[in-house]
Amino acid sequence: MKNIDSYTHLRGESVYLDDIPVIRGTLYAAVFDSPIAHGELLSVDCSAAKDLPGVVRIITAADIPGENQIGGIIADEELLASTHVHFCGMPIALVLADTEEAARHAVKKIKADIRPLPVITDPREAQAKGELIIPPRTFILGDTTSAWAQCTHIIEGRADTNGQEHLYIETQGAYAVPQESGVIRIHSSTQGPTAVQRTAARVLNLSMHKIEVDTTRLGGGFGGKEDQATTWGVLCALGAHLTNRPVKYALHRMEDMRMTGKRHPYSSDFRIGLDKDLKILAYEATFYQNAGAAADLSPAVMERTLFHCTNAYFIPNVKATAYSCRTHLPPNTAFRGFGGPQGMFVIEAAIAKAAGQLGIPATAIQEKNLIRTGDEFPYGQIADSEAPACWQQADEQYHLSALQKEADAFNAANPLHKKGLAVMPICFGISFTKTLMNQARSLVHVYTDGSVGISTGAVEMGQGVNTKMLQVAAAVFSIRPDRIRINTTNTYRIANTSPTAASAAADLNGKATESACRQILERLKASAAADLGTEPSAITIADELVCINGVPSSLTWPQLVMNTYVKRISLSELAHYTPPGLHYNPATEKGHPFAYHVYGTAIVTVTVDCLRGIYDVDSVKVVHDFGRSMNELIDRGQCEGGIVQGIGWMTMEEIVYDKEGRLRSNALSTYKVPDIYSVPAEISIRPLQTDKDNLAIFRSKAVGEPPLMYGIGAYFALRNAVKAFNPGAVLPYDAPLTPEKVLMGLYQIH
Ligand code: MTE
Ligand code: LUZ
Ligand code: MOS
Repeated sequence: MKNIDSYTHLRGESVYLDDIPVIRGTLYAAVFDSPIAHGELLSVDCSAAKDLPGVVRIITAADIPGENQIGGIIADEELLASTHVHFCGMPIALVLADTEEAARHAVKKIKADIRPLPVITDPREAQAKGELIIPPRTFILGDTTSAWAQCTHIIEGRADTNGQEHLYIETQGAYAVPQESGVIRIHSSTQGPTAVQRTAARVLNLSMHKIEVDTTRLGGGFGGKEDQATTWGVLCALGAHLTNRPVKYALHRMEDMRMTGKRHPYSSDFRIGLDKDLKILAYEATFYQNAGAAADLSPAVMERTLFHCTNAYFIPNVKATAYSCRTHLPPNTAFRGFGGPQGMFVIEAAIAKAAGQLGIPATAIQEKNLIRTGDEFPYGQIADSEAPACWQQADEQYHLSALQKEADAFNAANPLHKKGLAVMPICFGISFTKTLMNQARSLVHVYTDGSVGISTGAVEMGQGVNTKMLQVAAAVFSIRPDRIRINTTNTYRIANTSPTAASAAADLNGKATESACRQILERLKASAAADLGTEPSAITIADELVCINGVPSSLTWPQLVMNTYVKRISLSELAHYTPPGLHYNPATEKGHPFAYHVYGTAIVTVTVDCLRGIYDVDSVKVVHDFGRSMNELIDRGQCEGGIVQGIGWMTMEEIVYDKEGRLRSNALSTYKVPDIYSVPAEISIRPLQTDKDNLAIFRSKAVGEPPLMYGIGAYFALRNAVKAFNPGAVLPYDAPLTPEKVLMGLYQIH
């Protein structure tokens, strides 16, 4: 089934935040943000701004009626700076004006007197100075200390990954509209409507029931709107509350890039030990996460780095420690993979470095150490592993050794172009690592004409979750898809939602929807049985017809619905779902945090132009563990998009902050993202066919984040190509591997 949004998307009729018809009297907001990364805020001078034509009001921290606090996990982040600024781009004042132009013009006339304080941008420096967001955490399996003695080869090194700008096409924004009795409705481009609601209530000193948050869809989120949409939703609500007028703010691209956090850069140390048969016996890693100036989601991101520090491998002795380091950058946040990719890059770097020193291909180590069913992850969960199956199928279906031979032959024949190949296995845990967040609700109404309306906590952001919800209801009721409508995500219909994140939205909300539909279906069947003089167990519905023991009767779906209504039987249900079996003990760092894992293997081939340092990703050939995909079109799209986004992170997207903490890569002219020309000429995706029972909706495994990590393969393929040209090159494990770095590597002399 096609994505249900494709029709309105193609016609330009889909409604995003900026498409909501504006109400008369609406004020436009703009933020005055800190030009300095760290300092004492001595005064803010709004005198030249406040009397400008069109300017209605300028709001600062002193105007906040409730708490000046937006921190979700830790209360360490002010909405508007009061006494100190902690990053360039930190909001200081909110201007409200009759037009967007007037608001942005006024922002330029505001002056802040800030006494500069020392700026830290490097996570290792922050850690050395004790600037930590939370105490460090360590995951331990076995005993690395005694294992080193049994290792034939021990290799150490350092690996760094940079951040990544989300670059959702729709920038951050919100539109807050006052209602009667002090209620405020916030239209928010957020992945987490409840986070916006909760924080708005806190800042305005209102009960949560006075804040309605409504989200139609996002023009992309990618994690950037899991926590950081809250700022804009709450700022607009604050403006609406103080002026009793609607307030709208849709950020310009450069405002968004400057003021919001990104994927966390990490700097890491590793030590890996192998026996003579290339079994990895021991692995130690230390991760320095660049959290930015406040906690945001960093503790949870750091945790996922630890969960994924051994990727798709079984290593019997592991010790991994992570530090969440406070720097003076905008607070970094969720981004597709949520710390997992950063952890996986380090183990892949360790394996690549070991292979390099031993003079063998990395694949020899990778394949030998894939996690198998029954093996234990460092956090105590036992694997039900598809890692060897995915690798094997990729090897067989794509002829791995032939591909390698082809690349070698090409390299022998071409002095100025070199091919590189790398294999990237992945393993990603599905569930919020915070166990309590794994819950969802779905509200299903069947109307008397047989049409169906569904509300869940899931937010549509292009990933197709609404289409999947619709498929669930259509399958359970066995009715036409066009009878079903998925409503906006709204905190008045569905309360206390977890954000749409962790790739878990389709599973959690889908299972809740399935449950609600089944409960209504049971009542409909009982009603039909009574009308047709049979047992409810004999009744099924197939293609809109009521059947008795599989034989269609003349009773249609709309008639059945109306008959049941007439009997005063409820045609609505609110169902709750939480996956069974999840638990985790942070004291021992052991438990069963994930409902299941998603596996896969990608073979990535690149060609480097050795005169220029530029390159193409020729092909990404994947065997991906879909379980049993409920929507191959959507899931394939998720794989393709994730792969390209991962390649961007690993090879071209370069975030640059200067030593003063100012973002230099602050526009699309200075920050390179993949375009259509950087999409690999071939992306092949073959499913691993499994029919195993699992906790995925209709056994269709979560697909949102895992494919991004195939992109890591592009980094290692590029390294191999550079080495084919310049075998002596000693390249740091430092992503992204941009054309500049490739060129330096090609001509590095030792
Ligand atoms: N796909 C599109 N088109 N747009 C997005 O913003 N976000 C990704 C992924 N795929 C995203 C996307 C991220 S970070 C997550 S966690 C999942 O979608 C969330 O949706 P799901 O839980 O329904 O998979
Ligand atoms: N968000 C979150 C996430 O709060 N917890 C998670 O475990 C998670 N994982 C992936 C993406 N977002
Ligand atoms: Mo995705 S990083 O869980 O929003």
